[in-house]
Amino acid sequence: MNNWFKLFLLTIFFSNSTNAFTDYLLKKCNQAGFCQRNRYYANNIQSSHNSYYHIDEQSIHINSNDFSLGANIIKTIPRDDIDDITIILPFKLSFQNDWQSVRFTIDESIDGRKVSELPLLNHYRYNETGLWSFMNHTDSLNNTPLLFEKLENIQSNLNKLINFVFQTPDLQNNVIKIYNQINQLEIHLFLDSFQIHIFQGNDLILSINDRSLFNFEHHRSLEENFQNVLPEESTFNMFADDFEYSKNDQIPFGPESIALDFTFNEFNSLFGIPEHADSLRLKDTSNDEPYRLFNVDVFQYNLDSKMPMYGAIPLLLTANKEKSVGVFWNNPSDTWVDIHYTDNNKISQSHIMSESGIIDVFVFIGKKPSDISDQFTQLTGRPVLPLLSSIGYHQCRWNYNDELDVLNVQENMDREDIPFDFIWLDLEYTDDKKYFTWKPDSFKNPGKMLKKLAKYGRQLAILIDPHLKTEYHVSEEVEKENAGVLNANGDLYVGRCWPGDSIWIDTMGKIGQRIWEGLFKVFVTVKLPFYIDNLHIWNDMNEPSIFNGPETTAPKDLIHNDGFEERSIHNVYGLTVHETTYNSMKDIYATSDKRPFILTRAFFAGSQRSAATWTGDNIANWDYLTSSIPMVLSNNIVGMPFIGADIAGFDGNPTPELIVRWYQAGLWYPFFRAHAHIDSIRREPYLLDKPVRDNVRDSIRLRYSLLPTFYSAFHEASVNGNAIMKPMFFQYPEYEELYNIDNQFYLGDYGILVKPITSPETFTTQMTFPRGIFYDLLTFRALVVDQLKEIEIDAPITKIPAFIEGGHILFKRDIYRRSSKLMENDPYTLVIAPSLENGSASGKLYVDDGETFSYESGEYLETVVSLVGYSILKNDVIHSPENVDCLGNTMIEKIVVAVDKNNMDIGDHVTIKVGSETRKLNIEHVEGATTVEIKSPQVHVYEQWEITF
Ligand code: NBV
Repeated sequence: MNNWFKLFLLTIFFSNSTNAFTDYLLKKCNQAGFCQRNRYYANNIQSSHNSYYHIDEQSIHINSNDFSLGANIIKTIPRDDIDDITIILPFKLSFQNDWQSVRFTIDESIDGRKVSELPLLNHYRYNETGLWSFMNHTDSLNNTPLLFEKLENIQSNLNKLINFVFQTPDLQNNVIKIYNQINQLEIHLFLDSFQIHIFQGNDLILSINDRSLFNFEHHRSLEENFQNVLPEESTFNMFADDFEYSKNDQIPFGPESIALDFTFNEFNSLFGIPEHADSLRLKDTSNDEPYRLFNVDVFQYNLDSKMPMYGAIPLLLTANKEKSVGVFWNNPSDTWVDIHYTDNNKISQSHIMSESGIIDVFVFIGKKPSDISDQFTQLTGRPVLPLLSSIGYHQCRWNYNDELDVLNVQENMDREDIPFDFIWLDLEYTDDKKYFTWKPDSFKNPGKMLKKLAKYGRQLAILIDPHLKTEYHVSEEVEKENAGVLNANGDLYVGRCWPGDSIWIDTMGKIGQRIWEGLFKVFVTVKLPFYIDNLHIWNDMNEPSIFNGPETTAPKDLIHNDGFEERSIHNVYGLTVHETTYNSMKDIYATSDKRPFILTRAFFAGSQRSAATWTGDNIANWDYLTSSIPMVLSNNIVGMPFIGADIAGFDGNPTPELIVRWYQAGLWYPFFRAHAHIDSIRREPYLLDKPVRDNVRDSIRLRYSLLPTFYSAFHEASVNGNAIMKPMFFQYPEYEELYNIDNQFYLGDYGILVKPITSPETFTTQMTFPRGIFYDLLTFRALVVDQLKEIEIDAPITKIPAFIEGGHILFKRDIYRRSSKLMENDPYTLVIAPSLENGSASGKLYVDDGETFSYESGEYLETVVSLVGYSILKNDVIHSPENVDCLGNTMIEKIVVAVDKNNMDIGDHVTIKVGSETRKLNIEHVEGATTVEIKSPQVHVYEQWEITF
């Protein structure tokens, strides 16, 4: 065992006492060759004012097939002694097929990269990221027209084409101007210095390479290096890595990093690029480390930190009162991002540096922040519409020890009337950590256990990781089929992980995918005695986590499918694992058409299409609870909303007060799961002493009562990428004050405003409200807010500061059942929160069978209920299924209207009109109450009806 492997294990097993990540396992920027070099270059080039890149005028061409513009960028290395060295970097600029976003790519001509001593490696820079990150995989190839997905569309888009003009290059002024009149975009491409300016109307929105930080480390050999280095460059670690834990990296291609700067004009904040345990608004990194995107296992990660974490979504996002901009850096290699705010915070700048691959950038422009999530998920895919039960409560622990343990948890939860939908089996259910096996004595009859869970509509999720113990039938098959990741010599790579010596499935390639799918097929369909469809999969450790690997992960010179180095694909590997897992399970469940549920720890842009994620190994203390909120928000705005944090902290033992507050916060996470470390004391809700147990039960039940609203929010996300847990500035971009707030949030578009309590012994809180009227979620007491301000809110231990903003209507199911499935036959309660101005409100409901893909063929209900001026409440059905039976109970049992002095004059009865039938119903008024109720209106959510007050 080498020393640092020992150290890794020590970190994992004995870190309770230190409670922090062992920092020195990870590189700092000045220890990472390309990061140090690019920061160094950035400093020097800004003072030297030199420019080594220009566009070759002769090479400019417009491609009429896809209306893209192509040209060669020339990098010139001035030499005194010999001719200047010139490098050709093909550049291409195009529009997305919705005409909204601009894409450009910069590659290196392949001729420059052919090295005969590297027969195992692919000589292209990795340009297939889009195969994984894009929804439409065929868009990924660099030369594929992006303008039109399908040729048939061209005809219908001809009109748009006419509006689209590539002007004759204005070569005198060294600029090419491109107009896109569809959304008033104007792009100026400067030839002599290679800069891109993007205008909307007359406003310069984004300048690219404005600070001349564009750097493209072209290929050269060690011997030729001296003549290929610019005066402003450093040669630090170009051909060797002197970082303690990665000294073996051969860096076969030498330096190949890419970097570019982006200046956002009139934008004072930048967001996005998760995953980091930091504030939602990115911090200025001028005197600090840059944010790093590099998927790694960071047990007990540091807080307020720019250190890399388990997942990476390289989308930067910003907004102001009128506009929003997104920059998607479609590159999965190790990436660092510097952020700089300047000019009294009016301008935000970023400098993005990646270790290898090509520059592939999408610029999205919109009016409001959510336009960026929408455009980004149009490209990378919409978040999966999950199983309804997967948005219920998940009970997890490392570990539930055997079948009896699992069934006991179920029994005890039921005894205590605490609903749950998923129970989880961590690592230890396997036979000696061999995935695709069950521990023989403890799990003798998993099929029977699954059946017993299914009886109450419950699901089981089990852990299957991509590292496979050597010398058992699974790893042997992977080895035999050449489906494993290789080391730099081209042999099967063997590293250390939970099972000891392990190999890694290479799901980057077709063979690996086929083998992985086959393994699931045998495990689920052959090994279990009958058809089940309540088994789901958790892919952990898929960064990948490797105990004896550098920086807790894979050596960068490992080789994947098609000869691409780990270096170039690192951040997307985890996605290939969970996406293949998803495809396997989808195929297996084809018979019942059930939606699979996959949880992944590593993620990349596009992961939202097939998996949920969580914030990894946090600690049971208040700081991690606090930090979970900006972390969850950050993923929510970059198209991956299905995320949560381990409740009430993975590692350690939470105090009862922390448990209560964590459940009160966690019930709002889109992914609502309790989880605990193997060494922690058992803390399933039924084990808690009263009144803690009651408080926790109340929180879980509140989530269940709001499931119809949550599910509608998930549906919304699956259509437009909308955030489910939504930052304040997303809702109200017009208020500058809100851009810094990341401890309170909205639930999607549903008007629930929440500020969880995240510190001990705290029984009041300052909450920021925009102008309007806010009704307490439980008591309905109205709070009128005349202008944006902070208001002190009471928060005794039993209370979550949560309000419904006037103008919204919520759908609830109020009766306690053991699981979401068993709530299907319960009627709805409508909660109406009239607005301050004119007593109007509206709310959307989405319902389907919650289980299958039949919604794809129209089997769903979408409806909008609206209140107009305190007088008419009506249901407008947008879409209804052929057979409403799939919707469960559709009856509205109760309509609750929050009242304040403005609408106190609601009368004693209402008239209900359904079709030609008209009925009268009483309104119940209770003296001094904050609501009035209409009981049993006898109308369905799928009917067109109108109620007149
Ligand atoms: O499989 C064990 C754990 C799991 O419980 C946790 O949620 C993962 O993040 N896993 C990591 C492995 C090691 C944890 C120290």
